[in-house]
Amino acid sequence: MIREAKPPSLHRVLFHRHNDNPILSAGDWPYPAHTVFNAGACQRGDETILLVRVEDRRGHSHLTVARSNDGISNWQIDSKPSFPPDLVNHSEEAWGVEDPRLTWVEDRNEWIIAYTSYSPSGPLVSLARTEDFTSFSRLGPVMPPEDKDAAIFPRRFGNRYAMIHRPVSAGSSGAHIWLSFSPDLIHWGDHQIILHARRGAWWDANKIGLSPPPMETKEGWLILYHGVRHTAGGCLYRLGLALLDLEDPCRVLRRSDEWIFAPEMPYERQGDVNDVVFPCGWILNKVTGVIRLYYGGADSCLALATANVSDLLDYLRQCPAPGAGHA
Ligand code: BMA
Repeated sequence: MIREAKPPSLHRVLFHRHNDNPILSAGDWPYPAHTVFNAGACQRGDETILLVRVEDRRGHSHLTVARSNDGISNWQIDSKPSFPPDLVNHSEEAWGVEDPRLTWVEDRNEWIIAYTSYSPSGPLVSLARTEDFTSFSRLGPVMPPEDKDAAIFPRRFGNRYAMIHRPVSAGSSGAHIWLSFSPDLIHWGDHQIILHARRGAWWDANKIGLSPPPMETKEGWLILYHGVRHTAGGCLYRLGLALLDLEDPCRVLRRSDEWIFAPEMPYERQGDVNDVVFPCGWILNKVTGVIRLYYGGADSCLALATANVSDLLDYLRQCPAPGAGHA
């Protein structure tokens, strides 16, 4: 039986759910859709843009643009898939495209979309670009399977772009978060693990992945990541925080020991996949310091929560620098 939302507890609440959640569901869609969830997000002038993962009744996903002036309501949703899988030129998209993360890359003057192509050989990382969310062009697959949960940093380090991603290999002891570099967004190397999945009883044991793209703050790159806890009752997807050095993103400055957001509400606890909160996008208002986090609830709907960036940084300042004793 699914429990109702828990009463408030004594832990510090950093992200506050919007009262109108879920803000988007399949019933809002202008064409037949099974579920809508895991959207990338960005602000373009006065418009909030979501690039929403839409699953059809075959189980395949595509991406569709939804626009709103307040980022909460009155969504204008494209009348057909905005970014369907390209079955002619990109066989790696045969089983759909999923979980986009959007990054405005200043020196290219365009958004780079990192998304999961679901190929018959497994999920892999692909990149595409757009200037307006009306037309898109593909850069193509950049990591072989199995790999997902990728996002590009908004600026280069030295002369190289950087990308976070989460490869998994058969027989490996865990799925960790990696960082790779590229001169041109096509050829990637200098691969390294930056965050290890912990082990044993930890909430983020065995499998972790980046959630929305890294966010630049004065204290470092703010990272929100998901941890997947396997239980007898199924998987629990919860979120934790980390902070990376601004100039050297391989250096992890802080990492939360505890999760900071977890499935609690009925729309997060019950759906196609129970007990999942899965954000792919967040937007910082630089004037107010408020972050809007857009996340999938139980692989079925889209929800919104807000936090203050300074509260997240205060919290992280009290978190341990990663090292001995936390594996
Ligand atoms: C992950 C991704 C997400 C999904 C989550 C929970 O592996 O595939 O798209 O929301 O699992 O099912």
